[in-house]
Amino acid sequence: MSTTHPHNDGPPRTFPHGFLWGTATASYQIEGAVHSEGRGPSIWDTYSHAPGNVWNGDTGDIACDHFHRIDEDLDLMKKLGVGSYRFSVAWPRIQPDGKGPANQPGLDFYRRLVDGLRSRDIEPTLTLYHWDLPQALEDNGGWTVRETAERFAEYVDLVARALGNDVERWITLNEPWCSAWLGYGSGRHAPGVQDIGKAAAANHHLLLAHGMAVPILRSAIPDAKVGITLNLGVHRPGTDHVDDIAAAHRADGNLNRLFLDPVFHGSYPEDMLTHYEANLPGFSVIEEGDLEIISQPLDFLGVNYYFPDTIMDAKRAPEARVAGYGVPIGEQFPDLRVLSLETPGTDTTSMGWEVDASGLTELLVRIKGEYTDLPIYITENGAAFDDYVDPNGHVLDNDRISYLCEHVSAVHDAIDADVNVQGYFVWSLLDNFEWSFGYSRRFGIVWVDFPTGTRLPKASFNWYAKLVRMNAIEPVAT
Ligand code: IFM
Repeated sequence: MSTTHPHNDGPPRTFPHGFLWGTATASYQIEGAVHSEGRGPSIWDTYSHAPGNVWNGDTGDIACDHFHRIDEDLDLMKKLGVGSYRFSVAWPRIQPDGKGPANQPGLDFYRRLVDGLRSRDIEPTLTLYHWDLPQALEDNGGWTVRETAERFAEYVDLVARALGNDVERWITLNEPWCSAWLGYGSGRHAPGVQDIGKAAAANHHLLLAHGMAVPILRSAIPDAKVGITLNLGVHRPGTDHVDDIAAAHRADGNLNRLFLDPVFHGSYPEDMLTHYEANLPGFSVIEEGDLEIISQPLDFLGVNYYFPDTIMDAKRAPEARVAGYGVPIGEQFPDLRVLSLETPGTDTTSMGWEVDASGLTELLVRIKGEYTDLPIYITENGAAFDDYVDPNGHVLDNDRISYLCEHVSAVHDAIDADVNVQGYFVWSLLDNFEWSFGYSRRFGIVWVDFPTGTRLPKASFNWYAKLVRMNAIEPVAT
């Protein structure tokens, strides 16, 4: 991948005054200490310990050992100079079996984190659910049952009352698409269920959980800034064939519209309801009044963006090969008949994800046009590459610098187009447990030596620190 950048010849691009720079992590990916201080098991403990689910049999048992290295990590953030840190609370630390009173040592851990941030002038941005559902709730049906949404609301109340005004921003859910469709559809995430009807039911109950949490946060913390984080994308038809255009629309329906429509328009997209009608329980779990609960006013939208998708109708795969449109890279959900294509000649990250920052600008402009003018925070963006510590003891991750530079620049383009983007969080502060890829994919701007836990800031850390200090993108050296 090249280190050139479209703006590398021009002047620095300055961001609006007060633009929020941050970095992000999630509980199961970094904390470790899975048996400490009364934490109960989560679906990810169970899933990662079952043979064959995660690369190399990796688990989050130790991860980055952040639970014990919290001060060191806070100091790293201070050095980075960020205005905010986005972290998630592990539900099973607060309610080990998903219900009942709070486990005080669990709350104490997050109190320490929040105080540590505030004493370093870093605003806490807290995600209430980043995929570590208490196993006891999964045993009762998990997100496929309505009761889990009700349990979530109780858990949110406990956290809100404990941390209250000291948390600047509250994010109800991280990427509910992954929880629903990877967790219960493809089975590539915990709990590893493969049932499209259950995935659709989970989709609805996750959104319901979000909607139930909002008034609870507002009543516990009257000034709370509340939002939801969605993983959104752009789906470009691989050709102008009518079937490919329709396939791209279905992919968009599944990833984007199934979430944006109910949250901002108070309705599910008709084409998707029809598509999933045949799968039980599917969206038949919707009850009267649910969409009003789901669609209540928010204070911001969190957007996670990584890559765009080039889409073909799966039945045209052989043709795609012959015509050289691209290499089909898998069909996640056979019911959707959607195929992602790897466009020949495009740079990819070590996840196999295409690098194309224009998708981020396109997405942000679309959100403003079709959904909302609320403040948007890019709550995750970043890239995994095959980093290594060189003989001089440095990690020179120029590919990541280039990726970040292009994407931050794409955010600037969106601001120029009048989109209300107010902040950007790099994923991730630390190399960490990348779900079913285990520790084989490194997204951090800080290298973590997993056997010892030693941290080593990469070149991208210094690049990002400078960006934050200047509040401007400087040309990237070629
Ligand atoms: O590591 C994940 C994170 O947990 C959620 N968003 C995408 C990241 C990279 O895959």
